[in-house]
Amino acid sequence: MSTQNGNGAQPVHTVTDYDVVIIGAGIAGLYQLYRLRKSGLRARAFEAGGDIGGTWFWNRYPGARVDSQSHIYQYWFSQEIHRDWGWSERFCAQPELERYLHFIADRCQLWPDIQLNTRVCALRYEESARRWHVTLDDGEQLTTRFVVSCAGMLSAPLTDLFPGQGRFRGELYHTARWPQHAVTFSGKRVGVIGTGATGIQVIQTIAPLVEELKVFQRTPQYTIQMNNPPFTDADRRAHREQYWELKARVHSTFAGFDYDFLGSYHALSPSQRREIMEERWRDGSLAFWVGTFPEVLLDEQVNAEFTRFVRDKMRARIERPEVAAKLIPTSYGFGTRRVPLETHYLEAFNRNNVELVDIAQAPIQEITERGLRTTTREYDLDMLIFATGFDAATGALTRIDIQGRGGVTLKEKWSRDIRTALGLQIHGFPNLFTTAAPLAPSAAFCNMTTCLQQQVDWITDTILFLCEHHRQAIEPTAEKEQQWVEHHEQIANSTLLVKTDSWYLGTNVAGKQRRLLSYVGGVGAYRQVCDEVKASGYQGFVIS
Ligand code: NA7
Repeated sequence: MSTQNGNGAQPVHTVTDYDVVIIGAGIAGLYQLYRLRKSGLRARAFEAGGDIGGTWFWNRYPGARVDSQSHIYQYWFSQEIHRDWGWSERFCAQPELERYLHFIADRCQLWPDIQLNTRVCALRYEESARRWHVTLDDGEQLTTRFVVSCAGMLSAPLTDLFPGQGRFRGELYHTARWPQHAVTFSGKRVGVIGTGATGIQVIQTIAPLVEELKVFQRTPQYTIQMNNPPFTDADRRAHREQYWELKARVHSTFAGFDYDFLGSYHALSPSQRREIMEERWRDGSLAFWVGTFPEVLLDEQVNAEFTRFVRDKMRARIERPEVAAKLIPTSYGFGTRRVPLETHYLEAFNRNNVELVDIAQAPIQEITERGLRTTTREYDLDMLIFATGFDAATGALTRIDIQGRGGVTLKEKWSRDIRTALGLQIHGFPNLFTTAAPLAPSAAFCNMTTCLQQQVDWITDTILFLCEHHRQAIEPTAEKEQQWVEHHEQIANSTLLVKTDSWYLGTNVAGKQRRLLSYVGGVGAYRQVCDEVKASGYQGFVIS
């Protein structure tokens, strides 16, 4: 493993003018650097974290684990590299993902072009020179022709939420800023705020370790019980043998997995449907959600049947009916929010040291010196864990001061209307490319590695196209952007997703526009649109 991690020496860089500046060295950033370097371009990735990994560096909280199958959540750019890595279990935990990303950085010798502990603070486009001016948090200034944001979809955590946070005398952590030092739980009274996919992983992991656990839940979640067997050598051999097949397949399914919808619900008899539901449920993956029938996300009646099914499965595992009444959602349909996978999450509430506190009924008023006060009582705590989520898709970019043509900032633009062209570029911001930005599947509704690699490939091909044709800049027209927004809205509004408040729609952030952040026309269909734009010589984009 390379010594150039957060504690190691940083490679000295004297260059201040680049072909491409990459923001972030997570899954997208590493692959983007690999592709650009292989193409002979002068690229450098700036990473705010003390190590590479992005999501898998920051979210090192207890129980952090991927909800995509490990062997699908990976890179596909080299069969040789693929052959030399094997996953230990079906849904691997954060440390293994971190090791995998180090393995990639080592194998591809990416370290010399990654600068850790460095946040990109500002970007300003100089129209006459067709260059971006980049300001880093140490005050250093750079110039570059292209900027690719690989800053992440869920990387701007919501941390300052309650009055009095600074007063708390105990330990306070946000899951996405989890410290690298060991945190102990034994003998402690711990409060967890938030029951999204993250809170669920934390709760099920620490429930047996702590003295007392108070779970502050605002919205209950439908969950699927994870089936996470260890992989055997035979499994790993099979993954290697299936390399080409899997690599092609993930790009053509609805959500970038190896599984896909099985066909129309209406074409089957009730017993056939039930059989599929049971079979997919037993699979213990997100296939029950995005690998059964599309109607689950489109048709109220079908959704109601799935909702009943999941409620029954959940209820069977919760001992106390009054707890079940709070833990099982009633106000929205299954799958209209991100569905977390879990192991023993529901059973955690059967324990005597775990209490579910309904903060929809009695909201949190403030954090106190001793703990937390809701409208009805104060809870004494030694540790408070915020699993309160993120300003998704937009936050990573609006927290950077980005000034495009004419000094317009991205923050201003998106405060009026969150819009992009294919989630890849933004009108008014030439030569700025985005991964995991709004209105692409990579803004949530996708196995992230699939969608990020596809976007990085498109961006790289586009940059190379410009270079080969001796052109300086590319930017979508206002009309192209509008066309994409309309297409996105049309699809979004045909689904049930827009009926339920969640971070998918930005409703977890006060004042954020209510718009489905992710494109849900399907990963395969999206890829086709991107490929068509490329094949057309970038119709709808101004190349100068
Ligand atoms: P999520 O899914 O946004 O969950 C955040 C949780 O925190 C959720 O239960 C929120 O309740 C709760 N929350 C947020 N703000 C507050 C306030 N002010 N008061 C009370 N409760 C609050 O984030 P995660 O990190 O769990 O997961 C994000 C994604 O990462 C996940 O979907 C996967 O794709 C991976 P709410 O539901 O808003 O009522």
